Amino acid sequence: MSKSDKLQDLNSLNPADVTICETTQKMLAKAHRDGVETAFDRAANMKACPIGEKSACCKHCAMGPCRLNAKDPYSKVGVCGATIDTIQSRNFARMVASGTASHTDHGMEMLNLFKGVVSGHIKDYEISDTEKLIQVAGELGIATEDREVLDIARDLCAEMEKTYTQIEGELPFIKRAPKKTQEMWREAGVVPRGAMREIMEITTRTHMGMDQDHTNLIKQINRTALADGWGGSMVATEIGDMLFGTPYPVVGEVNMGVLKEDEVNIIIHGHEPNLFDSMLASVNDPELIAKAQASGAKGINLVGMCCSGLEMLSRRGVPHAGNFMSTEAILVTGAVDAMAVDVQCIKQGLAKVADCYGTKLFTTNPRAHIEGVPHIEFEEDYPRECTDTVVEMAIKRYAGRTAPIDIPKRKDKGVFGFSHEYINYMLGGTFRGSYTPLNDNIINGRIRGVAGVVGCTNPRVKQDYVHVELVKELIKNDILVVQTGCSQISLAKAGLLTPEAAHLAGPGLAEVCETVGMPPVLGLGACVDNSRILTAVCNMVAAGGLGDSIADLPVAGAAPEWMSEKAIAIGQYFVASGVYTIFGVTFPIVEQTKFYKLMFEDLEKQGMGKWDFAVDPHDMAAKMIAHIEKKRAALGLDKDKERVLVGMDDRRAIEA
Ligand code: NFS
Ligand code: SF4
Repeated sequence: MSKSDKLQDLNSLNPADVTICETTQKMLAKAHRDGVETAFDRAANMKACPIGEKSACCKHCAMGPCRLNAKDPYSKVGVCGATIDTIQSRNFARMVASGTASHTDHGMEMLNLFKGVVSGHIKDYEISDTEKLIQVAGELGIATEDREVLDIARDLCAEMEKTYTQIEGELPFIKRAPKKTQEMWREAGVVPRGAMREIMEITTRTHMGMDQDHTNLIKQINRTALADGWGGSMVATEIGDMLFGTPYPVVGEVNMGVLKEDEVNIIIHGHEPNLFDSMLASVNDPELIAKAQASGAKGINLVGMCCSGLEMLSRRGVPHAGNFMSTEAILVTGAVDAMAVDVQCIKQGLAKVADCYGTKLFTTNPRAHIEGVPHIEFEEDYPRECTDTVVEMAIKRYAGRTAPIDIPKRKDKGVFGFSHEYINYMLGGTFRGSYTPLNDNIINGRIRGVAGVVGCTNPRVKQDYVHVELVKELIKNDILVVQTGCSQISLAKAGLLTPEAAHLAGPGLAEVCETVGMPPVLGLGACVDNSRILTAVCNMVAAGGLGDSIADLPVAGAAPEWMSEKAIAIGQYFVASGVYTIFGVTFPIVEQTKFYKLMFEDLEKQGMGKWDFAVDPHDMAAKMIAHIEKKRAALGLDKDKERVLVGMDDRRAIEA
């Protein structure tokens, strides 16, 4: 294609059609003028394969690949005889395996770091929340009284390591779930042993000629997914809190306007908080600041993107420049002097865009190199070697900036860092920290229920639009929304993570928000922090009055713009834990099959949650609300629609 053809091709895509993010729109328009392509353009030019989209093909052996008919799914089988249900369930299982492996690997890295800190050979990090450490140790049955913190921590390391390496037995954090939920899992035979074992087993069971009954494979799908939510992800969150601090609400800035024209701009994009934490130390090093100033810059400006950015935003108030679908667009500003990436959700396309605008792009993790991109390995024993070098390279790039700088001015504010611990405190106060006030407000109907709206952005749908419309609709209907991952940046840019957004909520939720001074949408952190939602729902069950398993609660989950296999693993562990979970964009299952019926109907009959699917945010909201109302009715909460406070007698009755 000639350059002018290419420009014409790029210009045929209207930025306003593919994203509602104003700054991303501006940068896409500039990219088109500059002849630079992004994932938005590639998505427009790459039609999704209709058979693959529905997961109706298999390439698990060389007798295939086999393509079945997504429109008439039982008309054909694979060469080996595999039916549509076998093929779809195996494909789904492999997505769960990969997603679980990602969170598990991340959690294991965090455990290694924690072990290094506890043993004393890693010196650049320290335990910063001993209270949390003691509380988690106690929860896992480790003696804590009259013991040194490091002593407790050593036992805790050994206990948490079981999450990954245990061959037989139950994952340590399974204990955290409500009794009835645990019993349901045991009955279904899905309590995970160790995550490594589950991932190994799911991989072998999906090999050609292995598990060819979707009703049996689903057990391993659930077991593996649960090893993510109650294992890899939960450990990552808990260790993150112990090392870097449990989040409490902090006002933060988001959007591309956080870049500064007269400073050295560095972006950290990825998932592991250790790289980010060390980079924070580097950019605050007086020597490096002096170097930056000597090169003419006013200072060094560090900002985050995607999930580790969310962890640092929640814990330290570090500004956040945007979510997954803005990572290429932001380089078009020309203002990014360096971008360092670690693991997960790093588009290979970044390399080319960075090259066009002279941004220094670096990979840092041995698991995730990109061809042609310089690699500076990050080592926890000497973390500053990597991060200082990145800063030096960024300063060099600043001094030699040639690309014109065009930073969209927009910055939005939000409140971030609602850990489940803080929600406890916020609602109950220091003396009476508990989830009882939340439950009371759900019981009296001021709040109808709680929805988790989480996950990615995806160029197959208009960026941020589905997230924002869905959340607006939910809060308007008095449903409190909790968020993690890229979704929370979509809502922050729309201004919904502020207490002032309470006026967009229905009268009941607005009243609660105004009384407590909280936003109607609570940001809980990165995708691994979906485990905070699991812990929060456990606390809701424990506070009483809303049934005795997670499946009884009037709650629902959604990933309206999902794209990654991690999102599928997360969705599956919510379903297996008892939560109704709805996804947007597309769903990798052919309807009218037995596997579809199993996932979308039958799991619920076993006491779990179920999957659902809708593309339109209003349809999605209607389905979530209907589910929440169904759960309210089952709890007998639909009879009393009057908004009366639960009195002391009622509370005693609930507690009894
Ligand atoms: Ni979650 Fe974080 Fe974002 Fe999706 Fe990717 S960054 S782990 S997978 S795209 S929410
Ligand atoms: Fe085809 Fe069966 Fe081989 Fe899959 S495992 S590629 S369905 S022959």
